[in-house]
Amino acid sequence: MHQPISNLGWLGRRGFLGLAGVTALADSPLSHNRVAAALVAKDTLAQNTGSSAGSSRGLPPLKITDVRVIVTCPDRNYVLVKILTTESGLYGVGDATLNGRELAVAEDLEKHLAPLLIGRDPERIEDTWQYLYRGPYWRGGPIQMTALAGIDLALWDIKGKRAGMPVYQLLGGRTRMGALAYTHASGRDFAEVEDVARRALERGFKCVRAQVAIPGLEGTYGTPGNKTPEAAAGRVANMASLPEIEAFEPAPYLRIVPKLFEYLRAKLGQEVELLHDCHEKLDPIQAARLAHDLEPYHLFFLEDCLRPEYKESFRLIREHSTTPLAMGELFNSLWDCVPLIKEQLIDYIRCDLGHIGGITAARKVATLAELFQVRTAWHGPGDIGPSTHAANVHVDISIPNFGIQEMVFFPDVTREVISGGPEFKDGYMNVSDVPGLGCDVNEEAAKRYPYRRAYLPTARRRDGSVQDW
Ligand code: CS2
Ligand code: MG
Repeated sequence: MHQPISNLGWLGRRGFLGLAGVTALADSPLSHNRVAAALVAKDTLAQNTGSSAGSSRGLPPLKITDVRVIVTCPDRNYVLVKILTTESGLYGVGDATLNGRELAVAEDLEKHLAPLLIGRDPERIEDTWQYLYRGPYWRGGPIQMTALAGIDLALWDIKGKRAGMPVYQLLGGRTRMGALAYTHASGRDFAEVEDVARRALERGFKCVRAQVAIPGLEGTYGTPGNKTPEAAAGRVANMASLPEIEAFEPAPYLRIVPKLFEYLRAKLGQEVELLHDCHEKLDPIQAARLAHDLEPYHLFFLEDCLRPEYKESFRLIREHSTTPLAMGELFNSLWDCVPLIKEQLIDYIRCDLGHIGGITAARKVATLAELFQVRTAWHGPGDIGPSTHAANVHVDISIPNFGIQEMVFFPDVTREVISGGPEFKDGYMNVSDVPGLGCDVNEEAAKRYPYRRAYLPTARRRDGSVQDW
């Protein structure tokens, strides 16, 4: 029965015409299969004839010839990706370190992703990103996004080296002379936190993240427990081959943290910027109370108050406080960031470039954030490698809405294996103008430090139930 076009229901007028068109197109040169086939042929042609970015500059076509996955443990475990090309001596180095799951990422890289890269044009970064993110159908998650980030960083490194430019120049050039940095001041008591903070200020830092142990509770995130601050600085030596169990109770934590910042403001004054990391430990109303109680101490930001699964609960914190909020190191994709940014429920987006898919993803997060006046504060701890720290700063100094950059100093043993990376001076981080990302890997040195299984601690409440660490 012929249906008048008007009431063709879900198909509707345009649908009908489209359907009519497609059926007519089916065997025409423009049919979907033919278009797809032509694209693949063109793609392979492009791959093989090198009609890539290089050829436009008279450079020979470029192809990926090898992907090396380097797992090493100088002071802690790192996973590095080295992508080699048809141009002798031209290779890219990326970091794909996911704390506590290093081997899973290395396996994904070696067994699943590397075969997809051989023969590809390394200069087609966005296409490779889409191919590796959407191509596998099963997408996202910390392991795949860390593997993708390692490849992405190595490809940006290659593009910068081939262009003879530092990556930030490819990202649009400088928007600032350096990236304001913060470091950690942790202690077993207020005086120890003050002491570590003073040493950081003497070193030129203008911003310090403060964490203190909770009396009566063995092991609190970011604090040395019964170790000295230096010994506790997150080295493998302290990461057990099975997770250590740390106790946590919100009540004493909610009492002590505001007192810590009252103490630090009295001792250090109003000028120094102070930050604190809740590390996803609190329930919504507890987070609202803490953010409210910290208002008098004008924190630069309060970080990761809630678990990443509870984005909508940030509304409750906003209702009760004007303390700036930062969130995001546990996000694994650009899309995880959308709700909090779009509703301006946070002031700083704190993704980890190494766990959301690298520079290609981070630029998009930064642009989305710019649209809603949210600034960046990329994750920058000691358990991601110098290449990711370098990528952080290349993005930081080339975007308009940079906020602040977490940083750590890497020990000499790590620098023996991974050289280069951002430098710290007078409160700011910067990258050099060498082409690419500015890091390199010493594969012989890496072999001297084989992987050692290590786990982050796990936290439990006094009643024995699991608690976010
Ligand atoms: C922390 C990290 O620096 C931070 O903000 O949240 O140190 C985090 O604990 C580690 O990266 C976990 O692997
Ligand atoms: Mg954190």
